[in-house]
Amino acid sequence: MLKLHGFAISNYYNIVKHAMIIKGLEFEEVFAPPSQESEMLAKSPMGKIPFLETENGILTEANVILEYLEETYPEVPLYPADPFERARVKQVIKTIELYIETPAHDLIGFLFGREVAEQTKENSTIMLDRGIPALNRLVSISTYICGDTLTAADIFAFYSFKLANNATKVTYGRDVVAEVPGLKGAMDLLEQREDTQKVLDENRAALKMMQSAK
Ligand SMILES: N[C@@H](CCC(=O)N[C@@H](CS)C(=O)NCC(=O)O)C(=O)O
Repeated sequence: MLKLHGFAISNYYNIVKHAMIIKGLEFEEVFAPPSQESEMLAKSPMGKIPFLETENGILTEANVILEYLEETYPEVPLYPADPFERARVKQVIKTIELYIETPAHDLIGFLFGREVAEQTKENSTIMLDRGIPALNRLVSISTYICGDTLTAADIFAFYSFKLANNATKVTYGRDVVAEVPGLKGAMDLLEQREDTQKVLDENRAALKMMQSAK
């Protein structure tokens, strides 16, 4: 059986977990915090979560895992069938990951009670100021992020922007979701789903557990 390693406070973990739930896959969740221990690095080369254990071996990187799942279990599709449209969904995901989630992720030290350096705040602003307009050049959201059906881009955007908005609101009082026309509606639509509520409930429970362990 597929085994998803990591834990539910991670936005990347929740992206993969949510996609697996929507696809109706059977999988086991294995608790694994990020670590630089050799045992972890042997499974996840950067010591990051999530990683997916399959019958053929282990895969890391959320977008790679999503694509593997799509190719292996296409019955409930999360990418368009057309190769160009499929590549566009991947392009949107990559743009969100590199130019929005990553700079916002650098700001989340506050979650762990750490100060964020001024230089980090400046660097993140510079990248977000390029990343958000880049995303707006790529998408024109009416219902879903890419076209008129739910795709992996909706799942990726949902967890990435939840984290990004949390980080940018606390750091700069900036609402990055509002900077992408139609995004709030697409996120609200996803949030109403039962499977989303399950992932979010488990996310809140994991956060609570982590905070009470401090
Ligand atoms: N590019 C990776 C990012 C994964 C990632 O950053 N995971 C975080 C948790 S949300 C992590 O493991 N951080 C620990 C670290 O950076 O060492 C992916 O797509 O899976």
